[in-house]
Amino acid sequence: MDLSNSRREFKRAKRSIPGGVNSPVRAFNSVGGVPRFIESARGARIRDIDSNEYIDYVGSWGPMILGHSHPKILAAVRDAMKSGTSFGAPTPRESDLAEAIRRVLPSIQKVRMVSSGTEATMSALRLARGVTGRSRILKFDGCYHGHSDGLLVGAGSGVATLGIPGSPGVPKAMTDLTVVAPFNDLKATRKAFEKWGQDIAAIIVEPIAGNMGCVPPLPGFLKGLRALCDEYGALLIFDEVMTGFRVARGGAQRLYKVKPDLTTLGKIVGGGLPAAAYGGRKDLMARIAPEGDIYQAGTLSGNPLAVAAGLVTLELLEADGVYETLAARSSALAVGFAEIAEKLGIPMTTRSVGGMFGFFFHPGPVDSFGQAQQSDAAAFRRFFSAMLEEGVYLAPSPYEAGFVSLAHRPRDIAETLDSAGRAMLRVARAR
Ligand code: HOZ
Repeated sequence: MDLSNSRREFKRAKRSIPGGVNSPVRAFNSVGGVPRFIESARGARIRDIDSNEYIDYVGSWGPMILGHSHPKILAAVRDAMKSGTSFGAPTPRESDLAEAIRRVLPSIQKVRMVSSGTEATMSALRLARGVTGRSRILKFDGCYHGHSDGLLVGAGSGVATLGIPGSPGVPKAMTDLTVVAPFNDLKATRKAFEKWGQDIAAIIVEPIAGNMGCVPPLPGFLKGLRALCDEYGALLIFDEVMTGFRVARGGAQRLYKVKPDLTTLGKIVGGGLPAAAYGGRKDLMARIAPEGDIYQAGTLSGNPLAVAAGLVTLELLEADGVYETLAARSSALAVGFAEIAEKLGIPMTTRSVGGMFGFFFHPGPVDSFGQAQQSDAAAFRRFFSAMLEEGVYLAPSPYEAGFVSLAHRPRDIAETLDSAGRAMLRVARAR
């Protein structure tokens, strides 16, 4: 595979950009090899600057649920652009998007647009602290809620990929207020509440963890969190930046029938442009400035191009059968990977929920970050590299979920499984 252009560009980027990338996991540090510099993407395929083409399961880390360069998104953005790219003043379409979000997620009565998932989670936590007058928050080991100070504890995604426990630059005083419990462990969570419950403003949780691989909640876990919050007067925040609009119409909260007080959204809500949101109960959101006294603002919040892309995306996701199609595609991958591994005697655990999936080189169960960390990192590296050579672009880390789009056709899945068969053979030979 010719990678000379990507190799040259990576070298050049490293001279001006830390690590050569604008977000750490993209650098391929934990898997080795040359990160692909991208020229273009269309449908389910992404093409690098050496003209190698890949079936893409990263999907820009989640937003591209319709596939890349969807004609209706491109048209909507082009159309919006004719009127200007940013006004820093309200536009009617922002209310259209807010209404579209509310229609799908009834727990959201009011919603505020921001520009990234990190902003959404930090704003939701500020609101929770402001409303309850409490300082602590509880998060789960291996869940990732963006890179704000208090959340870089026991974090998944790039923090887990690089194997760093937290980050220099985050004062201990900031993380002292973050209580960390093991994901899917209700007993330990209750214990934490017994100790700090009177000062916990909120639990923040990815209802399906997607930043330690894909780890769904065990039966009763989310309902248990709801009950604990109610008992102690804390708020329940679902971080649905990844799962919102992806795992079901109405997100994980609809799937598991648990109503959070606040929800954070990102990725799909911006249709591939920078947009995110947080929202929830009307009485809580009424505390956000200027309606209330809790401050949060943003120059590009509700950006007209992002709003246009988000609106079309949500509209197209209203069609019948969309989530069934997505679930069938990711389940075919998860089941297919597991069957191949079993035939070759490779221990593997795979999961899929709606349009997201994950796999661990681990016999299972994998219900927590601790278990995810026990998976075979060398096997992952080998499999990842072999798949890339086969023309399949998976996330370059075992601590990320995979994403399918509506542009992934059965023949793409079949091609991926053929590639997986050959790639897994290489894993088996190296054992
Ligand atoms: N936070 C993303 C992974 N969960 C990575 C974003 C990126 O590197 O683009």
